[in-house]
Amino acid sequence: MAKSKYEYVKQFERDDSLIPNTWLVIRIDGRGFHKFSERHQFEKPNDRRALDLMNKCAETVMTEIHDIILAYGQSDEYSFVLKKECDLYCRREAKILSTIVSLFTSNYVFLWKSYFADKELQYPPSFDGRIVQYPSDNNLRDYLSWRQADCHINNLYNTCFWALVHSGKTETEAENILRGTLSSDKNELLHSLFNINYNNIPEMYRKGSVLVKQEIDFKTLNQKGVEVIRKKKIVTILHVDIIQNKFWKEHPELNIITI
Ligand code: DGT
Ligand code: MG
Ligand code: MG
Ligand code: MG
Ligand code: MG
Repeated sequence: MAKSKYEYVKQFERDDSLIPNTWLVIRIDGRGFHKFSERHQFEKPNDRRALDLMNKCAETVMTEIHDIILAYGQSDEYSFVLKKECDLYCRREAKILSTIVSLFTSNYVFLWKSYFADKELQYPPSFDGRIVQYPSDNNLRDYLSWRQADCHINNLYNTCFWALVHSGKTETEAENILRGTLSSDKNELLHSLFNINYNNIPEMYRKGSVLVKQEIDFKTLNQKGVEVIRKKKIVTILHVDIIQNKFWKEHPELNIITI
């Protein structure tokens, strides 16, 4: 069939293929979630239902996009790791990024009611996203360690901050008390003033959420009606340390070096 005279416009499209053989990390982050969490009266510092909703959206994305081998989430963000040899959409950046961001966002809206039966969604939330390529396993591990360390630092600070505010301090007073304090000071403050042992705070808040795929056996009937065992991958959620070697040794299927 003859090409239409308009087809030349395709020449204006840019090639945005990501270079081969690199880990692809897609990080999405809630846009203006400071305001969003206020408008929806999220509990401070951690709203269990909001985090569960984020985790469910990530699980759906991970189930749908087979090349995602790992995801890590905390606060209003999620990072998805695609394997090095991934050839999804011929590694076209915009296709991969826009698909993941929109799938996550539509799920957030779609599933809202299942998590907040008593709260109307006040306005449509949105997420931004980026893709970063990491050439080495160590770069990838350092990326994930960075996000988990960020989770820990923020959560420790926010736990102290809101404990102080709930005990009657103003937000400015709480800020002043915490200015310049070390981790050990914050742990001590929680313990001495509020009898809180930071290590007893739920791991989901302290460590964030790690999603991996686990291969499981399941029984089914084959075409002849005979019971057979098949394998399928299901997404499992963990709240564990991913900075140390232990996690990576326990997950050889991720194929990431542990030295
Ligand atoms: P952005 O990402 O530049 O569009 O701006 P924000 O406002 O989303 O800022 P960001 O992503 O740095 O920080 C996340 C905000 O979301 C932060 O203000 C705290 C809020 N947030 C996230 N999870 C929770 C939660 O479980 N409870 C409460 N109260 N707030 C949360
Ligand atoms: Mg942001
Ligand atoms: Mg945000
Ligand atoms: Mg954020
Ligand atoms: Mg189309």
